[in-house]
Parts: sequence; structure tokens; C-alpha cells
Amino acid sequence: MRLTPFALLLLCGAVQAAPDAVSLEQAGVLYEQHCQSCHGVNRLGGAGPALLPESLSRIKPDEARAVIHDGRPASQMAAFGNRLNSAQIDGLVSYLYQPAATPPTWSDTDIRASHRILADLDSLPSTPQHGADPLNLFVVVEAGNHHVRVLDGDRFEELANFPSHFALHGGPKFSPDGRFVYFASRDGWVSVYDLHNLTMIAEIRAGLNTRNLAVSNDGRWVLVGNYLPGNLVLLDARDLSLVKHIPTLGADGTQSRVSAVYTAPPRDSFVVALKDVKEAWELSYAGEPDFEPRRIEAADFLDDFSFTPDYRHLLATSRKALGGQVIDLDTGKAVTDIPLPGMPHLGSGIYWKRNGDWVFATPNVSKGLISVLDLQSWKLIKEIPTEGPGFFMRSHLNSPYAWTDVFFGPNNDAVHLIDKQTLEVAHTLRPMPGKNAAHVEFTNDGRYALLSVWDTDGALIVYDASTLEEVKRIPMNKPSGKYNVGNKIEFAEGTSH
Ligand code: DHE
Repeated sequence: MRLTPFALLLLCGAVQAAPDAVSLEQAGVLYEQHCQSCHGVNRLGGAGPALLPESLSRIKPDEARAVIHDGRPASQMAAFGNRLNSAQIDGLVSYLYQPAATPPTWSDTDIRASHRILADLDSLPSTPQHGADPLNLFVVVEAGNHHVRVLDGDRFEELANFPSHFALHGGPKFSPDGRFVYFASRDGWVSVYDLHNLTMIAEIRAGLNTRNLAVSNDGRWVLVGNYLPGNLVLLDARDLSLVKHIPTLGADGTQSRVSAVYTAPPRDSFVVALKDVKEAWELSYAGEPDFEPRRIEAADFLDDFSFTPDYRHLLATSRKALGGQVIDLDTGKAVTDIPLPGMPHLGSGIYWKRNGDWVFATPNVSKGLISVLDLQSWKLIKEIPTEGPGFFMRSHLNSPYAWTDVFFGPNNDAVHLIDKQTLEVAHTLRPMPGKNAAHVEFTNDGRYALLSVWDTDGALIVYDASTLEEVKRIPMNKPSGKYNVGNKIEFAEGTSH
């Protein structure tokens, strides 16, 4: 038999045949062998995060491939490049982005089984034990290594540093006295931490894929909004025990995911936006509440929203919609459309007084501009050009500037300071050139602004908010949001709600 040169090379081992493609079934077996012990049966998560399509929506398949091959630094995710060939890794990636063969469920029994009490609250002192001003603490989410740091906001020194659940998202929320802080992770874990005693109190898994949570202004309830399963989960704020789940069914019976839930303090209610039905809900927590939703018809599916300073009106957008809408929470009627181009990120919008009248400004995740609205007439006053689309905005009553990042694009190292009266960009800072600068929060008195440089070798940078001089730089691994206890519990002008 005559061998071709290629066959000869193969026989000599000089050319390796490409490994055979792996079917989804085979990939399922690989998952059970290599991944399940950490990522859970049915990919629901365990010591490692959930690996459902909903959980992976923000990660591109190439990134998932690289993580399986190389592992994830500073985590327990090992490299599998030496155990799995390229076809097996490709097969696993395709498998992970497929819906699970058995649709995932998360029942009240599952929620209760996940509940852990980590400290005996009754035996802990009820006054701050750290010697710092409890209303000027900062809670900083360090996203790169899934940790949280607590900083003394007078000295910018660390009081505590502890691991969080994987991928916290949304702003942590506080009890009205500022003692407790509540975190939600994208995988549905909710935790409560005692800032007086710098200790974790309890945790529970309220869903498989969570949007955010809100805490009632009387400190009694935590309401969690979920994508998977689409529902609301009501917890007792003291120890996070499950009170009940509330299915989010539209008036016509359609099941919906929850876009976001916030507390509206002057209304003693939670306000909820639904993603798959055209409704906003208000759930009163006054007195002895039954948490029956008051349905408010919306002009579109709601994705993102904010409130006017008196919490009477809701300013909402849908990612599909052109522009936004104003809903009067008293009458339950849509008031008007608002002319907002691109993809405004209303949840990050802030308001302030300009010439005696309230204005509202929102960043835009698809266009390089800040839209400024007059809250009396709902008219667009100005579109302020920026160096690229942005994510977050922050200000303080005592600051002349609204700080906004340029989160996307080549100029993502820039932060603009907008003069709140002239509506012009007054300063542009580049805290660490070439590295993404994003998310600012002020000290309770507004004297200092803390900014994140969102990079593995990033930092939290403290600026004097008047002179704009750098006061301190604390190295951190992708610090994302940071939250000042006083500003948050006062629902202070210029911060997120
Ligand atoms: Fe967020 C808040 C929605 C992607 C970091 N984000 C919020 C809130 C909503 C929201 C509704 C307000 C909840 C709250 O604070 O209680 N975020 C969305 C999205 O729909 C979007 C675009 C896509 C998604 O997959 O969810 C999205 N968000 C991101 C990110 O990619 C960010 C930059 C990194 C991350 O952690 O995932 C991110 N979002 C944040 C942060 C806040 C937030 C840090 C809190 C801001 C604050 O100051 O309160």
C-alpha cells in the first residue's frame, strides 16, 4: 500500500488530527464529570456560579471558552486546557448556552433550604463598635475578586474586607437607621451584613437570576425582583427568612420577569417595573400589608426607571422604546412621553435644582450624551455631548458638579464634571489614562468624591470635590459601585435610589 505524504506525517505524529466535534449529549456528560461538583446539578450553581443561559447573558462564548481553558485568576475556577481538548471545550460552551433540558425551578422549599443564619443578632451590641461615623461609612463592591470593603469615610481607611457571593449587582440597600446593608448577587443570593458589628448576619438564595432588591422604609421588609423564576420574593428584613413569593403575572395572566424594584419612602410602598407585560406595580407596606399589587398600566414594557424628587412620578424607559414615559403614581395614568434619544439609563439618573426648578439628568448607554429634562414641563432642556456613552451619574447637594463617566468606547478613561447651572462640561478628568473610570459617590458632607477605576489593577480614588485634587488612592481589583451610608438612607439628592 502506498501512503500519501499527509498520511505519513500523521503516522509519524507530525500532524495531529483535529479532535472530533462533541455532541450536546456528550458535553452534558463532560459537564457532569468536570463542572457539576462546583456549578451544581442542572447548572443551578453551587460553590461556583450558576451556568444557565440567563446567567451567562453578559459573557461572550469566546470569553467562556477562555475561562474553561485557562481558569479564572483569583478564583477557584481551575484551568481545564490540559484535561479537555478544543472540541470538548467548544462542546461544553455550546451546551452551557442551551436552555437546561429540565426547565430550572426554585420553589419556596428551595429558598428556605438555602437560608443560613450566620450570627446571633440578639447577642450583638446595637451600637456601632468601630469608632467611625456610622453615617459616613462607605460600602465598596470590589467586583474583580467578589469582595466588599467597608471604609471609614472620614479617614478613608478600611474597617472590614469580606467575600461576597459571586457577581453582586445593583446598589446594596440599607436599613433606615444605616445599621444593616443588604446585597443581591446576580445568582439570587441575598445577604444582610451588620455595619455596627462588621459581621454577616444571614443569607438566602431568593431566586436563580435576580435583578435587584429594595428595603422598605420602615426597615421590616426586603423585596427581591427576579428574572428566573420571574417573580418577587418577600423576605423578613431582620433575618432574611422567607415571607412569601409573589408571582409576577400580568392582568392577562402572562408571566413576566421583574426589571427592577425600588422603595418609594414618602409613599410607604415598593414600586416594581415588569419586563414582559406593560405594567408597573405598587405594593404598599403601610400598616399590616397584604402586598397585593396595585397595577398601573404602562405605555410600554418597562426596563429602567427613576422617580421625581417627591416620588409622585415615575420616569421610565424600555430598551425597545424610543424615548421614555412619565407615569403619575397617584392617578395611575401615563402623563406624557419624554423625548430621549438612544438608550437612556434612567435608573442612574439624578436630579438637582437649577434656577429654583428641578431638573433631571440621565446618562445614555448607547449615545455620547447626557439628556437634561425640566421636571415641571417634562421638556428636554439640553443634550450635553460627552466623549462616549456612559453608565452612572452622581452629585451632591453641596457640589456644583454632576459627575458622569464615559463607560463605553475608546475614551472610557474619562469622567466629565458638568456644571449643574450652565449645563456645560466644566472639567474632564482622566484618573488613570487608558483605564476605565466609572461610578462616583460623595461623602455625606459632599466634600470628597470617591471614584472607581474599573480595572484588575484599578483603584478607588478620593478627590477633593471642590479643588479636584487627588487626596488618596487605594489599589483595588475592579471596584464597581460604592455607597455612602448617610447619603443612601437620606435618599440624598444626587445619589441613586
Ligand atoms: Fe447594572 C444598578 C440594570 C449591566 C453595574 N443596574 C442597576 C440597576 C438596574 C441595572 C435596574 C438598579 C438596581 C439597584 O441599584 O437597585 N445593569 C442593568 C442592566 O439591565 C444591564 C445593562 C444589563 C444586565 O445584564 O443586567 C446592567 N450593571 C451592568 C453592568 O455590566 C455593570 C456595569 C457591572 C456589573 O456589576 O454587572 C453594572 N448596575 C451596576 C451598578 C449598579 C447597577 C454598580 C448600582 C449603581 C448605583 O450607584 O446604585
